[in-house]
Amino acid sequence: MKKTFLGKISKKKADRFEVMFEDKIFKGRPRGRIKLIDNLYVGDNVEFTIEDSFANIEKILPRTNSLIRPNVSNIDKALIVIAKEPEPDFLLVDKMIINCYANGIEPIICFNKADLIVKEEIDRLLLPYKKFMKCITISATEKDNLDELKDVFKEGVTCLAGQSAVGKTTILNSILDLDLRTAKLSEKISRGKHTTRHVEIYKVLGGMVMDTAGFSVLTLVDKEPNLLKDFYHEFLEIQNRCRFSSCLHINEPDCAVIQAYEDGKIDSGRYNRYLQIYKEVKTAYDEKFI
Ligand SMILES: Nc1nc2c(ncn2[C@@H]2O[C@H](COP(=O)(O)OP(=O)(O)OP(=O)(O)O)[C@@H](O)[C@H]2O)c(=O)[nH]1
Ligand SMILES: [Mg+2]
Ligand SMILES: [Zn+2]
Repeated sequence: MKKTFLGKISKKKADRFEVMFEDKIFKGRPRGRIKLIDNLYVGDNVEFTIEDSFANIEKILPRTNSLIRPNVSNIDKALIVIAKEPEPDFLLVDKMIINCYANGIEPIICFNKADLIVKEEIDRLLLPYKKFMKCITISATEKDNLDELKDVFKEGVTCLAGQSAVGKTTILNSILDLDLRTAKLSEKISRGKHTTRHVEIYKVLGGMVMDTAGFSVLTLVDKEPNLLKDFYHEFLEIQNRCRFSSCLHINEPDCAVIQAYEDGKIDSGRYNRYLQIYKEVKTAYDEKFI
């Protein structure tokens, strides 16, 4: 009987992957019952044996949570990175926040490239989010305000998420003094591809951080449309005043959330995107269960 070790999938790229065990990294090969590399997510805790200095995966331990696009698992926090350029896509941000809350992940917004924009403008954009979640403003290239971010990275597993070119890899480079590949927005556009093309975990200040490839669309799969409202934390304290306890805050009479929106107490952007996301998710849901 071979000795079994408990490790973590730390990198996956095409048909290769790596397993992290204490301070060592083993190249892996899938084997036995877990043949398909598709089944492995970065972040998976695995039992493995060692053969010819390769790690053979024997078993994937149950995941506390997982996300698709990127395929990652066992996440504690997601750092949703936005920046002055590319222009923030708040529909994408709101969907990511829903995905986080639905999977027991703490979402945190990181506004990067603060050197390119006046502070008042950042404050205005983040105002609706600051009410219910942590928001951190930094400049990765100027190494400005990185301490608050370091505090986030110190504990647990944090996944970097956000559009291509917002500076996810640059953040890691700044904090870890690494030299990972980054590229200008214009280069990314002209070359038509993302710079980071795989997911990898880095040990940072006692915690772990996953760098991922940026993406520009997110479909919320298999979400129950009627549950979406529960992932809007700014609705929570208001919605017990709605006439119906099942109120979706769309067109019901005596809805406290709609009233708060009309009074300017709930951000109109957030509310209108809620309506849009609800519609999108409901259409997909209805098609599936017809
Ligand atoms: N002015 C300024 N530019 C920055 C800052 N952070 C990153 N950049 C630049 O933004 C560009 C994109 O950075 P990347 O780190 O490659 O972005 P990414 O999010 O990892 O992109 P993908 O890997 O394609 O998902 C690079 O040219 C960086 O130098 C910042 O704080 N200020
Ligand atoms: Mg990158
Ligand atoms: Zn309501």
